[in-house]
Amino acid sequence: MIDHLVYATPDLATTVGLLTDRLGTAPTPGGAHPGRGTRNALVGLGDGAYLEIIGPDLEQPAPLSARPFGIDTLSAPALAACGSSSSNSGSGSSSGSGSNSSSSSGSAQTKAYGGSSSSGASASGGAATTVSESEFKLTPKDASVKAGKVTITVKNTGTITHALSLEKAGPGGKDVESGAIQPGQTKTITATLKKGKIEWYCPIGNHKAMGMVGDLTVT
Ligand SMILES: [Cu+2]
Repeated sequence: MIDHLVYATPDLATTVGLLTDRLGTAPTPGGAHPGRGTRNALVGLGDGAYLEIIGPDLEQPAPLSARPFGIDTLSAPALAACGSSSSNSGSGSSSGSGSNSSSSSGSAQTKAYGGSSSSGASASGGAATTVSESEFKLTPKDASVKAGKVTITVKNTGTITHALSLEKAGPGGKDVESGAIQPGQTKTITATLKKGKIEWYCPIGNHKAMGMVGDLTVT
């Protein structure tokens, strides 16, 4: 299933402005692609699908090789490619669509990146799990670990910055946060978790609303 359309443009700012006018909502700034000379912005299309607008990043030096999607030779924006990053679908679609719109916005979440992620604590003896983040989903969406000290390895396999937060799982009921994770990077967060169900999600932009949320069950 197609979950990703690429709209390549020779002028990202102009195209983003144009789409903002047409859609009545501004695309979410994505990030720069260092070394490739490009930058992107994203428009959610619902159900985890999205449009990626990609164009030259004028703040980078010109890349050594040509920019992807023929951006260097475009004279006008063009639909460049379709991506389908999920091979095994089916898990998220049944439950996700209906319930995502719930408005659990009242919780006081701290958004300070890099706050409580611990560094040197060795993972000896504790439970561990791994989750991958990409646009706009967690893989796996749900997981379970044993209560106690838990180490979570978070991989950003996407093309924009993500992060992972465990809702209210930290001291004083604060979120435990990974801090920003760049594309291709992996970060580890540790937390001492009690039995129960914890929501884990990407705290950046509207990524959570676009599908980057799931349940971590602590047993
Ligand atoms: Cu994200």
